[in-house]
Amino acid sequence: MYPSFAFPACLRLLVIWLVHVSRLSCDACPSPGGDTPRSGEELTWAVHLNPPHGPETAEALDALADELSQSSGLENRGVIGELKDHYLFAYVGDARCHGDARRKAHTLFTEHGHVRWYSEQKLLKRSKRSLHFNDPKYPQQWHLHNSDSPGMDINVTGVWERNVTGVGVTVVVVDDGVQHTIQDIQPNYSPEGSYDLNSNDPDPMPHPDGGSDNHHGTRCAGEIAAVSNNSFCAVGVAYGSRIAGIRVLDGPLTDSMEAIAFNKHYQINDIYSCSWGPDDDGRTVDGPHQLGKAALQHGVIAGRKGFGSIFVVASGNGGQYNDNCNYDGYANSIYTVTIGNGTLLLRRFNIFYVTSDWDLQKGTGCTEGHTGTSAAAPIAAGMIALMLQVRPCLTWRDVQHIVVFTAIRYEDNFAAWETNGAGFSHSHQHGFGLLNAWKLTNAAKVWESVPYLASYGSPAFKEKRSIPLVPGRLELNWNVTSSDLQLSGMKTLEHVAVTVTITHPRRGSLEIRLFCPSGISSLIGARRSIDMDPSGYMDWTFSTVRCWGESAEGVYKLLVTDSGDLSGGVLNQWQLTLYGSSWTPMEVAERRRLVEDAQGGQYLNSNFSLPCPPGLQISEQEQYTITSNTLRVRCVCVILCYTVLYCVILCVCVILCYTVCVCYTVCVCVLYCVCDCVILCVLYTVCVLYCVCVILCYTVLYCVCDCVILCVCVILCVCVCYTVCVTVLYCVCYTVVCVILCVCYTVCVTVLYCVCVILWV
Ligand SMILES: *[C@@H]1O[C@H](CO)[C@@H](O)[C@H](O)[C@H]1NC(C)=O
Ligand SMILES: *[C@@H]1O[C@H](CO)[C@@H](O)[C@H](O)[C@H]1NC(C)=O
Ligand SMILES: *[C@@H]1O[C@H](CO)[C@@H](O)[C@H](O)[C@H]1NC(C)=O
Ligand SMILES: *[C@@H]1O[C@H](CO)[C@@H](O)[C@H](O)[C@H]1NC(C)=O
Ligand SMILES: *[C@@H]1O[C@H](CO)[C@@H](O)[C@H](O)[C@H]1NC(C)=O
Ligand SMILES: *[C@@H]1O[C@H](CO)[C@@H](O)[C@H](O)[C@H]1NC(C)=O
Ligand SMILES: [Ca+2]
Ligand SMILES: [Ca+2]
Repeated sequence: MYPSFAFPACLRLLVIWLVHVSRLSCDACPSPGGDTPRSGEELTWAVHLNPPHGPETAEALDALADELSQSSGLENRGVIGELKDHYLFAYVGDARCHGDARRKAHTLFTEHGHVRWYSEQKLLKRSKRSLHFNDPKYPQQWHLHNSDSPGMDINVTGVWERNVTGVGVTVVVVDDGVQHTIQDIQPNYSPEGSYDLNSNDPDPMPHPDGGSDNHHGTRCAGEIAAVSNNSFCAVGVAYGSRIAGIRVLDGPLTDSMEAIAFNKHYQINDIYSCSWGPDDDGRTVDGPHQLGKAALQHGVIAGRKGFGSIFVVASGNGGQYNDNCNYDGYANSIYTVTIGNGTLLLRRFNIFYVTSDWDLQKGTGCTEGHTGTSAAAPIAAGMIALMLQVRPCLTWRDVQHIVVFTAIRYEDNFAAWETNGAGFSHSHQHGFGLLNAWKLTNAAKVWESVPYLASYGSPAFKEKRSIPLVPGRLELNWNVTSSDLQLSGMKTLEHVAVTVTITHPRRGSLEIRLFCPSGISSLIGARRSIDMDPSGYMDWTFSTVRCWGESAEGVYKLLVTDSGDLSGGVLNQWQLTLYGSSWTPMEVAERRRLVEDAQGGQYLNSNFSLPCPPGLQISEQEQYTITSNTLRVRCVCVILCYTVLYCVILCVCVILCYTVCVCYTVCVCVLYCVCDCVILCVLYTVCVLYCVCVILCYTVLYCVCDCVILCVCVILCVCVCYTVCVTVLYCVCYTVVCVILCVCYTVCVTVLYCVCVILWV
């Protein structure tokens, strides 16, 4: 059997209210019908006094006013401004009896000899009207104004009336995206503070997705900063603030993506609203890993000009599994403000919040079905935005302190409240209690920064002590002495943390308690019946805020019990870490008084303001962390770079090569040409020479030949000629000879004949 309420001890606050209607009866003084004033209104009269005989001195008037006050039973509120003979009288009593009081006062003032004139003061209709919003769902936003059960809302309307609406403050919703185009968000949307880590672009617009509907971030954004009086949907808690979105939950989430989200635009974004965390299924023990932790720490040191980013996280909805926000490292971190909704209450009253919604898939831009602690964290973020408008230089620790100092203890059947040594009430169920915007802003107005964060770490005790089964228990002590604290100057506590390494075959059966020196105990590790994990706790840090404001000096006790049936648990190591400041317990008490005194609203009403240091100029540095996305981007970058480089190199190479080639070619060409030329020349010359020679030779030869031929020809010719000549000559000669011979013959013959004939004859 486990105790029914094994709940966390972290800085958890409630933002929930009962909606139960309890009408007051009015039997003492029956109301004179019709004119029943609403609670909160006060009956006051301005009275012009006619001083008694003698000098008209202030003393005489005061005495007269006091006398009137006594005889009428009304409270004398003193002179009205500079009107020295006008006094304000108020009826302080049951609102149900106003009718009666009004009649009595009327009779008294009319009959009194020294009252020259009187008038009942009406509430300024002007300021009343200013809060009549025309947003259709505003009447259903019970968490903003709850006239049925006053005290169960965040009491924000009075803050708005004083023009505190979050102006100048930016809240960022770290979630699955923010649809910034819908009417109720668009005018307040801050693109400068936004980013999309899932797609790595500056626009956190949610992606419509059949399986998991990505409307969560948009709804949270609406709760914080939905535009007021625009005739659409609802009104945000800090409707004057700017709202940004970081889309990170729509896809695989890595440690480094978380780290980037926690520091994204941290000089623009003041408050990070994270309505998510590890599975609160009653068995998970997880939290921010190395980078996430470092980012939270870096955020509170360097964010918001060095005043520190405010991280608001939901404590998870795991209450029904006996879960404990100490198993959630976000809720457990000293850098966060953790908001819970109080499982039991919400389950009983089935409360839904009205807020903006996306309209990407069937949505209308407005919903009435937003529930859970994820609905509570953004409301708290909105309230912190109101505080930061009032006093922009509050540090992250100032915000935590103010929350602790002003949370209202809330009684129900389930909460076991304990008051610690500094007078703060805390319950494991409801943390410090309900947040109240009025109290927060009034306290913020007069809040001067707490001293520096001081811390003390004990040595790491290597115990190796076995954890006995119940009724046995393992008890470990450490005495923190004043000399231990001297170095840091710590006097009072804020967070107290214990880091343990425990091996156990079934860690859900362990219960771990821490006792502060004052004796108050914190259940830092509750039994979780369904946590069967056999690996125990490896360097897990549990923390508590139950010792807030107490003196840091004294003996701390760690108590481990094992109520399971598997023995064998061993506590290997433990270490105590204290966080606090140099405030003395007296100074804490003094500050509590100051905050209490400011609750009348007198500082919020006036122009009063404490000086604020300007803060540091810190530039937003880009973080060199790797996520699957950045990896992807980086890959693309690398590929691109390589491509470009490659191209460039290629180009250069090509150009070089080309140049070289050209040069080479040119050279070669030139050389070749030259060579060619030379060769050509030589060749030519040779050729020419050769030719010439040849020609010459030939010519000569030819000539010679020719000559020879000629000669031969000539000779031949001559021969022929000769022959011809000879022939001709011969012929001629022959002919001539012949002729001559013939003739001679003939002549001789003839002569002979003739001679013969003559002789004969
Ligand atoms: C809201 O708008 C109406 C006009 O539509 C105006 O009369 C009213 O004063 C406005 N309320 C506030 C709070 O500004
Ligand atoms: C709520 O706010 C009003 C001012 O609007 C203030 O007078 C009242 O005291 C506040 N109530 C609580 C419980 O803080
Ligand atoms: C609030 O602001 C409005 C407009 O700026 C101004 O008229 C009004 O007087 C302010 N009210 C207070 C209480 O400061
Ligand atoms: C918060 O409210 C939701 C919705 O009613 C409920 O289911 C859940 O158990 C609650 N969680 C816590 C831790 O209060
Ligand atoms: C703790 O240490 C202080 C200083 O040494 C000593 O005075 C005190 O008695 C110790 N307390 C216990 C319980 O040992
Ligand atoms: C507030 O400041 C304004 C201008 O700075 C001034 O006019 C006004 O009188 C001041 N009001 C009060 C109550 O001091
Ligand atoms: Ca995008
Ligand atoms: Ca609206």
